[in-house]
Amino acid sequence: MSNIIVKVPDLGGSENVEIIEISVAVGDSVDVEQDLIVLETDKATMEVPSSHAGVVTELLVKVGDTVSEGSDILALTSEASDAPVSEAAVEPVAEPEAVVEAPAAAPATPTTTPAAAPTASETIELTVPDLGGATDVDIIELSVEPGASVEAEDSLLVLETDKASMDVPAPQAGTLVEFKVAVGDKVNEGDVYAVLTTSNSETTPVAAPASESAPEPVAEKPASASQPASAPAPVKAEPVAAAQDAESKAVVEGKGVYAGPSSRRLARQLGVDLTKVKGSGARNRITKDDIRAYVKDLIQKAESGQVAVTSGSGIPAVPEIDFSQFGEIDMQPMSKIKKLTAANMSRAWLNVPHVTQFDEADISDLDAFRKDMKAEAERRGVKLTPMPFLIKAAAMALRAEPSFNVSLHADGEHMVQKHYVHIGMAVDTPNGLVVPVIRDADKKGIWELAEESNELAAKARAGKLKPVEMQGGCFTISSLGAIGGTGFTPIVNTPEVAIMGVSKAQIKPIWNGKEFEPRNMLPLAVSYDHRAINGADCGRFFTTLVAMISDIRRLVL
Ligand code: CAO
Repeated sequence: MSNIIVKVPDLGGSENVEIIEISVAVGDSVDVEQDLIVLETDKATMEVPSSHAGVVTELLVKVGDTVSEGSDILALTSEASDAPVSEAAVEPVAEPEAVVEAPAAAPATPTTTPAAAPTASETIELTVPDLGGATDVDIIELSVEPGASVEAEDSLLVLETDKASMDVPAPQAGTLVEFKVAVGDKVNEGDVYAVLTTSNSETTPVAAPASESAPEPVAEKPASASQPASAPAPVKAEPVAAAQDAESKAVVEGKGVYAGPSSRRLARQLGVDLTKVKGSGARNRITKDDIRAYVKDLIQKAESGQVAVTSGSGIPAVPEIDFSQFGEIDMQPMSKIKKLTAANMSRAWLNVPHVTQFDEADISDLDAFRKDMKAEAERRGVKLTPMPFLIKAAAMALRAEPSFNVSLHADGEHMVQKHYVHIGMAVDTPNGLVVPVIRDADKKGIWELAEESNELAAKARAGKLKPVEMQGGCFTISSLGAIGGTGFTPIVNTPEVAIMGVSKAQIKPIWNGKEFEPRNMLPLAVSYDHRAINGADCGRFFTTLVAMISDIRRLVL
């Protein structure tokens, strides 16, 4: 049994490199070559493997620390008989192969890249720059589309060795005409990978191969922190697996994500689209554990029936259509609210099994009372519409029927029963639909509710609602009563489980047992989430609500 301090090996000249991830914890058993920490320079991430097998007894660094060759990483207790016993004897068994950093566009083949700032646009072939000796390096990402305008230093390709991923930046600004390579290809220094039409500008290439930065093999520039001294170990060529296409797709879909090479490799192996994985590492970097957790969660959801994985349940994509072929059109940008509403509606429509139930409330007495109150409303400076009565009635009905005042918990195992009653009110604004929330509506009187709904509607139309004023609703009322229509089926404002749609009241002949009587009837619809609410629950809730609106004396009970 020996105690070993594992140290940072040769970083190819890079110094003070930041630790962005610690992959082991005290008490973990680690094997030789197992990743211990992840380091990151401006352009590359690199994993530092363990030089020895053993049990971690102490971590000597933390995320955010900077390290150089020889810095202590952690202490191990090793049982191996040949394990070095002193710190000095500890030599890294595996130098990080990640020390290659994509050179800042210093091209390896000067003939293919202009040597000076262009004065007119020209079409040039871009070649893979000095890879610090690495050969047959995988292309894991094409970062722009052909036809795109790029700035000097914009990443065009991402290459990956066993231990590092590296960006290949554009040597100068221009338009990317085409790629000569595809994801999955292997490239070497000097290979032509794209064609670029340079901008007709004075843009200076990032690293014009002039005297001060002539392209040199990385190994010959030991002093530069960004161009490490040592040539990296040869990159292991990965076998071209049968699943290459699927893997490549996952990588292409992982464009723009922040993940190290081993995480990307794991994602490719599992077919995980990295754009869907939330990173928990420093600066939201996606770690291997994040990918494992994502896959575990998907499996659990699939097994519990929350995610359909069998065929037949996919939603066919809506084809993109060029409408200009049918007549004149123009493109209008969607407001932020409209985009949010679109996303929320799709989410609710696709997730919530909706049922809509209809009824009519006799608001003849409510309307007569409202008119009687008109003078007082004017004195108070409040507009007294049916809305505050509907809010109050909905709040009281939620109290009477708590099965409506719930949300489904994300774990699929629980319902969240709410003991507060906050009512949302859909407001049509020039920018789109918003839903301010009236808090504790069950505890407020009609005047208070009228004032608050007037104020919130005015604020909504002026675009002055604060986010907190649109949160926490238990149930929403969407009224098209002032506009018209005899009925509509509103979409549940998830995570709420029910919503009421109000249409325009009209006088109808109602049979009173002896004769038809003209009564002012208000058409109402309640849509509910059938996962949370049963038809009988809705029947009770709706009957209570309609009774309260039809006889507003009940609202004070
Ligand atoms: N039937 C008949 N008349 C009605 C009515 C109804 N159901 N509801 C309201 N009215 C009357 C009001 O009484 C008022 O007339 P008076 O001034 O004579 O009293 C008039 O219509 C205008 O009312 P209003 O619209 O100004 O006020 P409101 O309190 O009824 O509604 C608000 C406020 C914010 C809900 C409404 O302005 C609004 O934005 N509605 C649109 C909501 C929407 O777009 N929903 C669809 C979402 S998709 O699910």
